Amino acid sequence: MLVAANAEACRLSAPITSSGGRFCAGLDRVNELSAQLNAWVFRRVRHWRSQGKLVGLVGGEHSTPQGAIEAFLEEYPGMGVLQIDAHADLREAYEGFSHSHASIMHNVLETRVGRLVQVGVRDYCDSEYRLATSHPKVRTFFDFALKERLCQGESWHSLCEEIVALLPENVYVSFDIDGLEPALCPHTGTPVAGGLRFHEATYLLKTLHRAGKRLVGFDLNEVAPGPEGDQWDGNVGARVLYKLCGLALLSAGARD
Ligand SMILES: [Mn+2]
Repeated sequence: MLVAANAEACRLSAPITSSGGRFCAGLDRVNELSAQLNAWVFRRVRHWRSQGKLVGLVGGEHSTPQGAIEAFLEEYPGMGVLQIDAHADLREAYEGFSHSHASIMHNVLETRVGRLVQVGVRDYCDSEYRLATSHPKVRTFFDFALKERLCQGESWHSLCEEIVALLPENVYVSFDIDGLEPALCPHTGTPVAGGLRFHEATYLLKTLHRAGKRLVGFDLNEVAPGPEGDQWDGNVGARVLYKLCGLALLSAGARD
């Protein structure tokens, strides 16, 4: 079902993306197929959660976790989302696509999410900036602002404490690999200069745990393989995934 839907959506969306969204025949169908995928992911996550399993979603692009976040919100109403990302992903729609990777957090804000905390954001449009700086549920730690404060002598430790203090007890982590420095994910679809170092990202996750917050679910997305023989993107992605799994286990009651 998914393979056929993907093929159809790719065929229909190619002329739309290549025209920058001006050519929009087939758009409604692509949006319908995207909604079907979200519903499928939602059902799968609910299924595994009902069996007591820890669930992490591995993308794929950043639109893929929409259904997973909605499933966790059913279980943990008011849950917070910690998004590590170079992009705000707050567009209402991108090139007409209502479920694109550029709109995922806009769509998450339409749910009953308790709080959205963004870290590392350094690429956004006017409307995204307005939403990020005015929406009562959103707090965005722009990459340039974090780096400026580090340059002025603040510690990453204190910044991480400030970030996690804004989150409720139950937290879902949406980890877009492009939140890291491009040197750590050179083949991801939309790399942006700047970003978190590996140990900064893992220290942030550790701080979440130390502050007594629970990582209830997570996704890792936008990890893209390099050319044949180049394993670097996958290598870094696997290490991030390992850390996320470890933190989810700790949150579920495993010992340090
Ligand atoms: Mn993203």
